[in-house]
Amino acid sequence: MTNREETIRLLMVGRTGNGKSSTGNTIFNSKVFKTHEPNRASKEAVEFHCGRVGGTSWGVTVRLVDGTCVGDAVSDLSGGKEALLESLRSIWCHEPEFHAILFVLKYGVRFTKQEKDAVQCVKSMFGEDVFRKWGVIVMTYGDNFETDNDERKSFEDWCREQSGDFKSLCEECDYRCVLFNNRSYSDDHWFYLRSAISKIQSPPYTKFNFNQCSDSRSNYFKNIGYSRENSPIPSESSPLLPGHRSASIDLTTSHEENSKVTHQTQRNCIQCRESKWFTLWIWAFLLAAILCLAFLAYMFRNWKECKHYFCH
Ligand SMILES: Nc1nc2c(ncn2[C@@H]2O[C@H](COP(=O)(O)OP(=O)(O)OP(=O)(O)O)[C@@H](O)[C@H]2O)c(=O)[nH]1
Ligand SMILES: [Mg+2]
Repeated sequence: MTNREETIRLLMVGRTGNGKSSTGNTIFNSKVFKTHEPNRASKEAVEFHCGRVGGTSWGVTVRLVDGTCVGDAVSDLSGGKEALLESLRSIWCHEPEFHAILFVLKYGVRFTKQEKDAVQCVKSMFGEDVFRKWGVIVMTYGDNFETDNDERKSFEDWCREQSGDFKSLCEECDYRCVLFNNRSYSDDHWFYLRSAISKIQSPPYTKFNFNQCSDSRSNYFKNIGYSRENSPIPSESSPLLPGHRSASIDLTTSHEENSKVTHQTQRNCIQCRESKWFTLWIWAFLLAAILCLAFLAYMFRNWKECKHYFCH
């Protein structure tokens, strides 16, 4: 699937504290995302990092979005439903598509109702087939797995021996499961992750796929007790973000509710735009400087020729 020039775009989701940011740091082999004490929720919005991974021979550029809130119980989020919707918008501010969606779980924690709810949340937000087509399970706390694993069985074998809801999830992902020990940075993690991603046959997950499941998002909020009346669902086509096409996502089907975009998302989108404009300006400046130099060189040569002509 990949060659030397390729860029891999990844989105991480999962319950807070499961180790998303730590996984990002392991992938990039450096501390690029802020991590938190276990059981302490992060206050960061969606974060993004881009870098080259895997050395020169088989390296690729990885663009990784660390999504918060997607997977957490909406009732646990300080901003409630708005916080979740804001995260979804921020995700699309960073990237136009994703080759894989990494669902981050924690080894050693039983697959309880909360984990099942997280799976349901991700499916409702991104579509029923999101795991089947783009899902990769990343299981953190691999250090604990190594301690428990007296029989030295492989992580895939361990996954295949599991039962119940976790087994169903693994089957949905076609056993694209990777173990991460975020206490030890090593290229092996990326090697296994990349091989899991290369098993994905579907074209990248795009905003088109996302827009297609706006009904499932609305239904999710209705089912968990958020009616449209008591909490209007804002949409990306709000006039507060004029012409910002990369964020033109459809969070619901209704246009009457397109009125509210929180400041955080606005700020994130503006930052994305500002950095793009900054790069554009730098290029424009360099081009202008080169043209000026060429013009001066041309003038200088002509002037020398004129001087030569008049002197004789
Ligand atoms: N022992 C061990 N600890 C880990 C591992 N991965 C993450 N942790 C710890 O788990 C805690 C939470 O990790 P984070 O990466 O901040 O979790 P997160 O999913 O980004 O959390 P939010 O940003 O709140 O959503 C931190 O204290 C990490 O050090 C791992 O593989 N092994
Ligand atoms: Mg985090």
